[in-house]
Amino acid sequence: MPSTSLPTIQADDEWSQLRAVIVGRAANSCFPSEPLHMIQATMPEQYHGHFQPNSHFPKYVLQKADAELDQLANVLQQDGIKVYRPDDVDWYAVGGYTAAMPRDGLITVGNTIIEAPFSWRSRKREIDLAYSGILTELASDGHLTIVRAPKIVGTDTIYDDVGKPQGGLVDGKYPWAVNNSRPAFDAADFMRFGKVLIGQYSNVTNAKGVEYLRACVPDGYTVEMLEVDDPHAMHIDATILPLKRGLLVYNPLRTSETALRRHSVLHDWELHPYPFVPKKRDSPPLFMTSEWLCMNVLSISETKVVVEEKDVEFAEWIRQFGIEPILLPLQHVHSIGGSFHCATVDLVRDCGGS
Ligand code: DAV
Repeated sequence: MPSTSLPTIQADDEWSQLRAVIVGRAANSCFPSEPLHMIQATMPEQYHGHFQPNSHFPKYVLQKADAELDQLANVLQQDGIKVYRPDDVDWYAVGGYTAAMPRDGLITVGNTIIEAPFSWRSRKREIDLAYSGILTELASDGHLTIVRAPKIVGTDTIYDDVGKPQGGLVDGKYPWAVNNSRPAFDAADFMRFGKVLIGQYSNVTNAKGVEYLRACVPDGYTVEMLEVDDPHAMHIDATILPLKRGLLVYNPLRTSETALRRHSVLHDWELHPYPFVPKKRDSPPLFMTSEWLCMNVLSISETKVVVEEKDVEFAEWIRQFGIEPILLPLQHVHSIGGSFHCATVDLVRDCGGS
């Protein structure tokens, strides 16, 4: 019976021993089609032309990406971690994007799984279509709360009047690509530090979205917003990386020790700027992200972290903190939007005494 074999859903941080996880699927992924101003705000310039309705990623990229995700799932399973996989979806048929980036759409906070109220129209049905099977199975755990995203009745207003002076300025310094007319966030704009979540405003996360998340987290949890200097901001998981309790790595081009120290949960942490600029790779193309994906790792525990096998510089650098990098291939998944952190959702971690 699933209810007896399942560990109870509970995850409060990014680093404690992982017990259960969702690993995404790449098959049939399509370039997301969004208004040009959103693509311009968030996607690398040389690939803007790909983000059209019904535009497929190259077949070889998707085939190899699925082989990489299957290998990741196998390695995690062999390590005793329970792995869930999304359903197959024909994203072309539904005008959607992918099931390879579950971190954007779901976040586990304590005993609650929260579905993101996506900004992107191409992602609104993503959780329903690809993850309903997993959520139904998990719901047999009587201790778990699942908060599904609110349904928009009528026309979505999130892109109305963006670009007009008052339109996009929702919070932070930049005229973001969405307005603040309804709650919107991507779950990957937040990281968990015990009872505190630290997030960022971005081109997909607005002020109402943050208020909505605050209302969804279980009692005793709070959401704080980090000052991030990045006009292209979309997802915080290549900007900060808590590797273990008390030790965080950050991207010094986007945030600073001063900004991080404002969060009392980090006041006694070691904060390390990543000292190298990651190298750009053209093949397979990074259609959707920056080269800072080297920081987008999945922690199995405070001493074991999954790192992309070509990111040797990063892998070697984290050894000084007593962390063993597990090197696995994921470059074709990078090509469609993210690395190990993006491609997974942790459901159960042994988070004692956060
Ligand atoms: O390019 O820094 C990486 C995370 C994508 N989900 C970037 C964003």
